[in-house]
Amino acid sequence: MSDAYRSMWAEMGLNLEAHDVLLGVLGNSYKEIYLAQKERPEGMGYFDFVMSEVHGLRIKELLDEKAAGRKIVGAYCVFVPEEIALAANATLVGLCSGADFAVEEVEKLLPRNTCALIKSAFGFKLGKVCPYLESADMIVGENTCDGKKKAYETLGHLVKNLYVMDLPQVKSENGRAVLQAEYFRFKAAVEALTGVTITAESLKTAIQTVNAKRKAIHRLLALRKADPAPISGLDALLANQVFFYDNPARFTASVNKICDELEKRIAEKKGAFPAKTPRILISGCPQAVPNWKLPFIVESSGAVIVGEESCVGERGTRNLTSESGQTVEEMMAAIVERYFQVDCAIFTPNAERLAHIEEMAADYKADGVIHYGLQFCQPYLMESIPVEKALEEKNIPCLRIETDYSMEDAGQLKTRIEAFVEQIKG
Ligand code: BJ8
Repeated sequence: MSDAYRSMWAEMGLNLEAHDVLLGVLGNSYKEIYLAQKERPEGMGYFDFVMSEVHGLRIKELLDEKAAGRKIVGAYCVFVPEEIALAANATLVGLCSGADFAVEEVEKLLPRNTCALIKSAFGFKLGKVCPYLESADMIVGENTCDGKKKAYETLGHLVKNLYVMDLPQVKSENGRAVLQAEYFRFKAAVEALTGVTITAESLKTAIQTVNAKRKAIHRLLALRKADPAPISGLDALLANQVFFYDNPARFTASVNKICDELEKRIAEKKGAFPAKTPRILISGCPQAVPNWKLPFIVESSGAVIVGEESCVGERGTRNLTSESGQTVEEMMAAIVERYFQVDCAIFTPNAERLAHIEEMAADYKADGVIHYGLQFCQPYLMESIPVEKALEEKNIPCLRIETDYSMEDAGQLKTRIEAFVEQIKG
């Protein structure tokens, strides 16, 4: 990375030594996990570039946007509507939380038995290694699982600009009213931050921009139904991860370009893996960048991942926001409608999620499902048991994994996954 970037990071208050360590680890694992793959689509070169500049060029772009008067909003959850941020002249970036950092410091503030995702969010702040977090003018937390909502009470002492959004836990009329009220409150907060009032025109453009990103991802996901799978699960996951922080228009164009290439691959029966490779659907907790542990193990154990039932995946991008509204109120109602369908395990009951897992397993012709639960994540671990039972009743093999971000259990996971792959081959 150039010296210009080093001074940029220093000015943002990053701990340069710790940041070098993080970039070193990230660069090495990207090389070993991503660049070592065979038969990658050429279009993935774009994502290789994005990853090589993840703390460089993209941060410079965000700082340039700030200098030109835009605000940056950082979010930890797919319930934070990007449409509202964009319409008020703000840029929304996902705050990744996909790697352990400064664990000892984190465990002075949070119980050891907190999920890795929450600990990671704290580690990036305490270790002063995340330029996205440091560039954000507003950081949005949300009352989802107990771990997150209690952790935000503490995070509020570490960051000065935390905004906490309340969320419903039941898909009832009352629940919808809570979400609607919270989205109007968020709209007012973002407008106050940017000094820009959302208009019907700006909201319509924002809805179209975010829908275009989702449509590009839908196109990519649909192409994964082919056998041989034209793209690895690792590469598709990376596209889903970059969805959260790249420039929206550039991201859409790049994913569509990859899709053009994948269509040609499918016509030529060319795949990232040979035809008839066992096909796996991953379901469960989000895999935030740079959490590539599970797909790496699966795809180096003789299987290919063909779908992610996850917030970094289809749960996060599934529905479009209706573009038919003419007034701000109509469009806000469409946004509420769209997000109210997200079937996160914090909802009770949450039957839609099981239906979606079964539907995805059929659509992607998955031979088996791996349920990915982060240790200490009660919502997803609790749901994994009925999910496994329901899938087995339909003769869909299911393997429940409970893990964290460390590599300590990698050998044990590999053994279990290889055995599962053998089982589904049979
Ligand atoms: S909409 S999945 S992004 S809350 S893994 S922190 S649930 S203990 S991340 Fe999520 Fe929004 Fe739901 Fe999606 Fe808690 Fe579980 Fe940790 Fe989790």
